[in-house]
Amino acid sequence: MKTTLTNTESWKSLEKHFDEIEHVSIKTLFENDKNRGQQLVVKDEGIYFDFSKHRITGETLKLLSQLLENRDFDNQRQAMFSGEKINITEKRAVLHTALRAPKGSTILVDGRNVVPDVHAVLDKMSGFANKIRNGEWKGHSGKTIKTIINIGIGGSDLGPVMAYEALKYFSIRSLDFRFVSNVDGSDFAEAVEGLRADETLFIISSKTFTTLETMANAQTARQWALKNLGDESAIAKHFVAVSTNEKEVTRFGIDPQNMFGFWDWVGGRYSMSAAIGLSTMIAIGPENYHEMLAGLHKMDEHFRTAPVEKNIPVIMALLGVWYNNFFGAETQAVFPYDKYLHRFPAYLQQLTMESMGKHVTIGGDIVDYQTGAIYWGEPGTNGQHSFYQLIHQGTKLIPVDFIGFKESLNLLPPHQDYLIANMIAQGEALAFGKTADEVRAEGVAEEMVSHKVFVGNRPSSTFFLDKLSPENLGKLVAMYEHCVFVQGVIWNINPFDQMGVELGKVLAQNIIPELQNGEKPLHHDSSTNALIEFYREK
Ligand code: G6Q
Repeated sequence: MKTTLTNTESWKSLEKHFDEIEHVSIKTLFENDKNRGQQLVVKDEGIYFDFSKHRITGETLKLLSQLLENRDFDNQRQAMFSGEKINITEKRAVLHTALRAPKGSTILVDGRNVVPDVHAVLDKMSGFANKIRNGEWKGHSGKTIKTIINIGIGGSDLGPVMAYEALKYFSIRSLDFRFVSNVDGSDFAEAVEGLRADETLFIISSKTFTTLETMANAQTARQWALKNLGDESAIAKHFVAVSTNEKEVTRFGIDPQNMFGFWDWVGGRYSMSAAIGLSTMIAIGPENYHEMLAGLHKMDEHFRTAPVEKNIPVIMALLGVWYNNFFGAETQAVFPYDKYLHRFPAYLQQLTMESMGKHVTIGGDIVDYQTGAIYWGEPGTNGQHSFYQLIHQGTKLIPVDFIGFKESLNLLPPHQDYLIANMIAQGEALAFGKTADEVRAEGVAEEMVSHKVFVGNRPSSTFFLDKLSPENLGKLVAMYEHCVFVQGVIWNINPFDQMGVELGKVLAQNIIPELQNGEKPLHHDSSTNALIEFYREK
């Protein structure tokens, strides 16, 4: 039996429309409408979003919008913003938007206004961040802190790493920031290489404070600190926690005074604007951090209020569905033309793929359509000299998001002109390509012509902003967060749980004692048994 998405009238209309448009080229679309490049653009919130180089017409957008509206989009969006428990598998509200709601607003969860709680934590974070930044916070032996190490994984790592790297230009250079996530001991060992414990502060970031990797790294950090500082009482000066689990934080030995809380209505991968952003705030300072929050909030408001045809995250999501479900595209590339955004694609991988990697609907039925795309990317222009070849002349359709800024934070003419010329040129080449006649006109020998033809017709969006400020980073993050939400509505899946990461965790817990104690007999499949035995032979 078909699920209710693919047997809707909207879906069937899209299938029919796809048959009409599948072979229409972007070039033809531009020839038919001389103003296309100005018309299929949204300019809002300081973002110039050009979606003209897509294999769509006005009719495509109309049909995709109808599909969305028929999924009860308005009510579902309202339900998220107002704190309804839309994460039904975990029975939780989804309120990362409350984390950047201005002081004085009201958002109720179980009858309680959570906005004052959010601001109380932000104020506590600011006080602490300032003390670290101005040297007022002293370590156990009275020295000022020089290095901050965030220990966390997944949502408690990728956001902080990405934001620190993205906003490094604004960061305090007298402090060194490091991040430990992997349970591989080399990660910790390299992070503390050359450091003095009496000048190091660990932020243990874990929503649950039970995650194996983070707890193992936190315990190792504790031993390292104690070995070098020699005294249990030193822990209070060198360890703080970001968590929702005060009991476990206390049990670990961190003073709850030095704990920064958040709430179960913040999903891990949506938590970089919760206290999980403590390392970011220390790095860039409370003022810049609040600017980032303001950018997130501006995009929240844009998403909440802009009409569908002018709504950036909505259009992004609709385009994603169009390529994913009708053209059969498997991946979505994201290429920031800014070195500082080099961890942005990795951050987006978790945001999109952990959210959209679902094969059952909210009601538990197996879907009969494709859900989440594979997100990937690297900063330009390095990618151009590597994998772009496959996008230009390979056999796969890969929609691309280009992200660029008019101004560089580092004024070194002519670098920015070169960088942005490359970004714009890539979108042009992908869309319009180069025909055999154009290649011949360049005097290319006939046997080489087919090698030099660019078929074109490869879609891309371009996001242009003035510069990579904290506020603009906030807007970009919220833009992708809401794109994920919209796709979740269309596919009728829950973008806010992550059951898929659980099984491996449980199985690892079974295997740990088998590796350590040499238990026999093993009861796994023959491959797993053999791998365990091979490891034990060392
Ligand atoms: C994110 C996931 C996951 C989570 C990590 C860390 O949405 O839930 O990536 O963030 O497993 O969890 P803790 O913060 O609880 O350690």
